[in-house]
Amino acid sequence: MSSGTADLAARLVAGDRAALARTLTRLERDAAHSAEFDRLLAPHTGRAYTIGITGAPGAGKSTLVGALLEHAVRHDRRTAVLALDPRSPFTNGAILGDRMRMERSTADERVFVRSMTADAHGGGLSAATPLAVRAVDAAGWPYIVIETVGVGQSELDIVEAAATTVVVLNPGWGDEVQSVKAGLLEIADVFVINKAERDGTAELRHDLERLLTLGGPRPWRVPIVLTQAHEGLGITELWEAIEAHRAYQMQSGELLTRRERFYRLAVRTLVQQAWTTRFDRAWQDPDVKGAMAALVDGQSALADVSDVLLEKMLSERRQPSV
Ligand SMILES: Nc1nc2c(ncn2[C@@H]2O[C@H](COP(=O)(O)OP(=O)(O)OP(=O)(O)O)[C@@H](O)[C@H]2O)c(=O)[nH]1
Ligand SMILES: [Mg+2]
Repeated sequence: MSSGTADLAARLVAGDRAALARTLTRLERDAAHSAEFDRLLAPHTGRAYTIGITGAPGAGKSTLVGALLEHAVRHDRRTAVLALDPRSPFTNGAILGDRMRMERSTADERVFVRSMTADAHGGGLSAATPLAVRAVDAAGWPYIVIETVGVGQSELDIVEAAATTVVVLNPGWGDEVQSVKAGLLEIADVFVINKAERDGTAELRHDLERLLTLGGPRPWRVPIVLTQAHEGLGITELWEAIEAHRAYQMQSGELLTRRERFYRLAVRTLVQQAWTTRFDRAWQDPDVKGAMAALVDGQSALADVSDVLLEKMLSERRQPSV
């Protein structure tokens, strides 16, 4: 381990914002070689409360997060935001605008905002995200908001692994409740109907309430909060709903289950990443090439090639981490 790594970790744990920012950049670029760093941070993790926010593109997630931050500043609630964007930085002009908007709100010491984008050369956003959450946690932020657009399984996984999952919907979209049925209903701990000044808010609320009672009574009654994020309306109620869910989880012991879900996801993404790397390396092996040639010639079964591959992948020594 380089002394630079130990020094960076020490500064991060001491609350140095620049050290946290640098760490997140490193993770974005190369999550695969961060084991040593993560080990240094480990004793300082496990204290933050994570809040996942998801919803369709344009639902108002970023505006809502901005309003949550303003509220947090007014109430001295130190809050960090990780905005995950699975889209490439090169194809998405919105990123630049988002970053600039974010920089303005990070002028206050009580908030920290960072947007993260998948890097084609790194392990991808899904591998970096759990490590990033741990880094922000170790840096001493008591609240971590994870914002992500509600498309893609790895993005959904991470909001679902948050302690409180907030799903943002808008009124007036005919198929809104359909999309809720298709997966978001199960993961929501809190529903937000944003743009609630619009027609269709009462109908959407009614539909959601009906959906929520379908499976019979549940220990946690999922609240439906109406917001107008661009006006800062409903934000106090949203923080209250999040705190109520937190209190419920502490008292029921569910918080531990959530933590385990987070760790499971974090380990799973590392395994998947390592496995993909090994697959790509094993693919270049002469034995595998030979087995492939036999397959193409119609002389062996698919499983024969996969057996050779698996053996190469399993016998590979663990790559040293830096
Ligand atoms: N009318 C109305 N507009 C809103 C409200 N909240 C946000 N908006 C607007 O909706 C648009 C999209 O808001 P964003 O916060 O960028 O939405 P997002 O969900 O983060 O979008 P993506 O990051 O692209 O997925 C912006 O023009 C906001 O100003 C609201 O309560 N009412
Ligand atoms: Mg956004």
